Amino acid sequence: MSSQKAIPSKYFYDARGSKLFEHICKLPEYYLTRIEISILEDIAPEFTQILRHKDLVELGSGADLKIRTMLDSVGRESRATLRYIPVDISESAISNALQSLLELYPELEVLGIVADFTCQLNVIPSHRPAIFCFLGSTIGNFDKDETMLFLRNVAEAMKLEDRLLIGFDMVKSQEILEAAYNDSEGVTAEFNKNILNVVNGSLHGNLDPCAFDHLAFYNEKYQRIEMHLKANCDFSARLKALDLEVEFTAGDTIHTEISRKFKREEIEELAFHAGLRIANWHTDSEEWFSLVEMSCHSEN
Ligand code: SAH
Ligand code: AVI
Repeated sequence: MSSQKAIPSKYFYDARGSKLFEHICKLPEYYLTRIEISILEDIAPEFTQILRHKDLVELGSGADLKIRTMLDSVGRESRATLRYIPVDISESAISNALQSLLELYPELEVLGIVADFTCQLNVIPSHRPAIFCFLGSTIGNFDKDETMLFLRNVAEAMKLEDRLLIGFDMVKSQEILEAAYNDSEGVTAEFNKNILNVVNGSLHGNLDPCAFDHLAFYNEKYQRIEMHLKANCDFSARLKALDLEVEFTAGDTIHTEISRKFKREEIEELAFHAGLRIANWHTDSEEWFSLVEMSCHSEN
């Protein structure tokens, strides 16, 4: 049995974690958001007609920055026929996005849903044709089995005419990847440590963020960034709600996140095994990030 301590990455996103992630998206080293938005800007005009009378369902929506690129290009008249459905585990992310979108686009119907996209896709209304979006390479935060399960669940929830748009961060040099997760302002370190505040809050714990250092590195064998929190001294912490005492020796780590990076052939294989067909492939000039449009195989 593995003795590696771990916290699932979905616990990053309380109100503070969601804000810290928004800050990460603006950092110069974190190229993912910048590139994905530029690809979205390029392809948004193609969606102007496609989105009419549809549901635009965004899984793990976070802040409204990216979807605004699509909504801006759609135009007021088409926006009035569209319903935007952001789905996120973070209540604060949903309520902030709702507030800002309703101010910006009073003609738009918005239905915010606080739900876990790994097990609650059934709560998303399904009577209108839909475009599903899963942006930001959040898919990289799943391991291989979780990725396949997620894609199959989404494929099952899709109707024949529906489309799925997924953002994938691609394999690139170790230096660029590691810089993106070790920014010079220390925002990613704060984001990583904040997961302890979330655990303390929900499990009545006393894990001290100051007793840990941020650690993020590229694991080439598994093609993924790994984020850990590394204990900087010996201590024990208590999680009262679980009646659990956890011992740490300096150097022990808590694994908090994987962020997998992809190659084109792997994405093609994933789509095939999930019963999805790749309809369109969009990328930037350096092929650092890909936005892949998928549809269901007709026999699904
Ligand atoms: N799509 C946005 C945000 C990415 S951050 C972007 O590209 O910038 C990942 C988002 O997924 C966060 O808003 C987080 O709250 C949400 N999230 C993480 N795990 C989740 C889960 N299991 N179910 C629903 N939302 C989840
Ligand atoms: C949300 N997710 C795709 C981000 C990522 O790059 O894996 C979360 C993140 N972790 C550290 N920085 C950003």
